[in-house]
Amino acid sequence: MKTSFLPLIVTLGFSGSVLADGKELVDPPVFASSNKVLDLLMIAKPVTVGTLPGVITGWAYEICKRQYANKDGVSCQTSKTNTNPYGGVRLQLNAGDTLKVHLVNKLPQIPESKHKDDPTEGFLSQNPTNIHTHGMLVSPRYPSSKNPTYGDNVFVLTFNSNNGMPEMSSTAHSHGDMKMDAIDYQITLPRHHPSGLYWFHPHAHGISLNQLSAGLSGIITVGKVTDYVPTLPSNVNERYLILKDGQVNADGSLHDQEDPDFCDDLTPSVTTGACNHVSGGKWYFTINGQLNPTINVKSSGGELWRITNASGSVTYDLQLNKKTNGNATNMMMQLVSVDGVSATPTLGISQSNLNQIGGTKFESIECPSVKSNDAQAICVNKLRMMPGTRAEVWVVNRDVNGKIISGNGDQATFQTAGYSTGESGDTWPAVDLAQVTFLNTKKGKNPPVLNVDDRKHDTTGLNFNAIAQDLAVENAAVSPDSSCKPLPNGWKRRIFFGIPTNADFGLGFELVDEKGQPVVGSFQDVAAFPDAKKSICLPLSIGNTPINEHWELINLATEDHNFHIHQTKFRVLSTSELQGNPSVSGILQDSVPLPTGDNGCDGSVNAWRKNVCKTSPVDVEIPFAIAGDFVYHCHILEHEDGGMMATIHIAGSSKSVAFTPKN
Ligand SMILES: [Cu+2]
Repeated sequence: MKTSFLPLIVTLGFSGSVLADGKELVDPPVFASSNKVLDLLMIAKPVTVGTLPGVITGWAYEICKRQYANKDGVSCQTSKTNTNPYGGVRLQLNAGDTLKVHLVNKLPQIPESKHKDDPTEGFLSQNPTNIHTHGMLVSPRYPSSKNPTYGDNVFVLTFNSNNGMPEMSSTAHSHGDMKMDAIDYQITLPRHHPSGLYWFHPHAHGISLNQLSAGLSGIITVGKVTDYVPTLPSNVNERYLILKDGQVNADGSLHDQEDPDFCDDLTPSVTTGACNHVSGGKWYFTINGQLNPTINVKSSGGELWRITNASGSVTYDLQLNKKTNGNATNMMMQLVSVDGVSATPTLGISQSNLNQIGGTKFESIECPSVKSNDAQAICVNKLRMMPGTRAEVWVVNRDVNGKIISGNGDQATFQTAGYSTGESGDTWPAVDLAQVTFLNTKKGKNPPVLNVDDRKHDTTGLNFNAIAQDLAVENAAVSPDSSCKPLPNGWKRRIFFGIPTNADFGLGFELVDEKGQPVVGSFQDVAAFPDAKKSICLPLSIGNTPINEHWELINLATEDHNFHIHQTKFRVLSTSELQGNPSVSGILQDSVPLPTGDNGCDGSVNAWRKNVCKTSPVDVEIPFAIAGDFVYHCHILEHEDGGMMATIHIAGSSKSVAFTPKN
């Protein structure tokens, strides 16, 4: 959303050394589970961003395995912690593992928190935090008498006691539980959890943007890439890229409300990963915390890039721009997965259907060659990544036709082309992110496209029944609730993304019957979070088995939004399927762009009802297999913090329970 420039800053000290930029990109350090457990101490704290010029203090996680914690329990042995915390880490887990985290809050106060004056939000200045495992199919459970830890629960917050005690009568309670100094999490992955790429970040509503922009995030991988690319040649190297950006004021402090108009100097484009603010400030776009690194593709089969957009509000339009004889072209890349799980649409699907079920995250182009018995591969030369999304692409030296050619020092620039989110939205700049050199590619030795086996991961193969059964104990702990009703056959929920009268961002609701008519009495106008009356409540099916719902997502604003829901994955329904034709599947997502409405839209449901506001609805089918309390929201964090979030409660089923928990 366009706003006037507000100098809201994180006031922090400065210290530490400076590393030069332009170095070879380094993968984030890995913390891997062993014996089915990964037990971590994670301390959210101010850190020096040693990879950027100048002396900049961000916030990041100091992380070590719990066995390497110092005696105080709230710091790591120096030799066992991550050395570039701003760059992020990778947590490597397998299906069935348990992620244990002792999260410690050592963050400073933020007296000028943007939302501190919002109703019930005064406590945000104390900078409470928590963590969310984005995209993962895990329980959001609360502690029980047997287990005092939390699951992937975004309603608990931990406060740093050095920032003063929050009033215990405080309205912070309206968000959930309040803890002093630390939270213990135990997040168990179901045995049927899909392999893929996920991430973790704080989810403290009202200051999510502050905490992510300052650097608090990291990635999670489950299983191996060969779980869904079984024939991945051994000469294809895997590389991890965490995209972050940071706006640094002239005095070295971080600007904590990412401002798309921060830089004055954007022409012709930001060629070095940073641009300048007139006052002397800088806006850095980094990969793994590194500014404009070099990427040498040394392996003969190219590389599989596993990319996460960990920026707060930035949309990237990624491309690999190659200059040959003075002509610049965008190289073809094969898209292997979106949002963590593999992408293999039904064979023979039309290009327009494919782009629709991809949620307009990409516009596919023809792949160089696909064998008829393969599932359809997806090739792209641009990739639109809104905040919070992940994508995996096979990058190998190719000519303008997509044919693999031998590496001879060919060079390309990994860049975002810049992206505008609409009339009242933001214009994110074009930036060069990294310089790529191809070496040693073996032409003729590599298949033209990788064979992605989606059977374990698509909507028919990803077994939500098995996931519900794996989580039977957690699901059984959530009581039935006779006031939570499943949707009658043919009904759908309609969610409005709009502008409330008293806030910048909000959500509205109604039920729509099988004839397409709004259900009388079901309408709730657009309102900002928190508002308990706005929660959606539904039960799991009999025996705590999964239940599918159809949601129609309508963007009433003149800027894009980015729908995200926790604890599940959904598929986008194509126009063809909505007209009654057979379904096409193969792409599961946890977030989807909601394109802007036209100029007649003013954010109100009223304008839409009067038909002066024309919108582009996105229809999704969402399977719910996990009981508990969680949220859905816009993942442009300016919008989430501003109120575009709502709670959902999945109750236990009211009929007899088929699964008998063993303990
Ligand atoms: Cu939004």
